[in-house]
Amino acid sequence: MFLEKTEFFRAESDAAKLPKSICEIILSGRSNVGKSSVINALCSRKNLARTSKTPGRTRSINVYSVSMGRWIIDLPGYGFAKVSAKEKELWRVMIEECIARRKSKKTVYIIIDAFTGPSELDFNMAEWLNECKIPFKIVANKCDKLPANVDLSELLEKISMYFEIDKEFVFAVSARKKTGFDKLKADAVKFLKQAS
Ligand SMILES: Nc1nc2c(ncn2[C@@H]2O[C@H](COP(=O)(O)OP(=O)(O)O)[C@@H](O)[C@H]2O)c(=O)[nH]1
Ligand SMILES: [Mg+2]
Repeated sequence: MFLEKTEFFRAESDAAKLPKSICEIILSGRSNVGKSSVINALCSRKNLARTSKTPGRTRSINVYSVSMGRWIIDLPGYGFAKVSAKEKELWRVMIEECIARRKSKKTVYIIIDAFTGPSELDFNMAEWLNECKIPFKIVANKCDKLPANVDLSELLEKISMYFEIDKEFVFAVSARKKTGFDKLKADAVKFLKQAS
């Protein structure tokens, strides 16, 4: 029992107002890719994070506390078409404030759609994280949508090549079917349990 004890901590639209944490896993990805569903599956909880069929719902940073100062952060999704230039700019500032300016130890999970594959926006995010020297891993969600003949190992290999990261930093999961979470949970627990 560790991730299972995760509780909702707060929703914040201004990352500068967030208190200090010890370490945090930040989930980022396109709107509707299943970030909230991944949080629920990761913590073996049904309704910890609110999921939605309509993209673009989450407009705030949702913080979940696994234990004191050890957080999982659900960022608003990117790539939602019906968003004004002003909103996009607000999103960028929010993300920068949350990821680049806060000093806590952090790692980012970029959630991508295993079926449609990574998008340009996912690559942009990865590139920016590289520039900021913030480590990231890739979580390919919705694997249940893949045809049965897809070789998962090959898919992971391809994704690791696209993002130029080691294969061990790529995870294939289905938040819907709750598959592939053993490895991801182990990774999250290892990161969050590190000494401060
Ligand atoms: N097929 C499939 N659908 C999923 C999976 N994970 C999430 N979804 C669906 O994708 C939609 C968006 O999920 P949500 O977690 O709210 O995405 P978010 O906007 O990234 O937080 C919902 O309709 C979910 O039921 C998955 O692993 N497989
Ligand atoms: Mg969400």
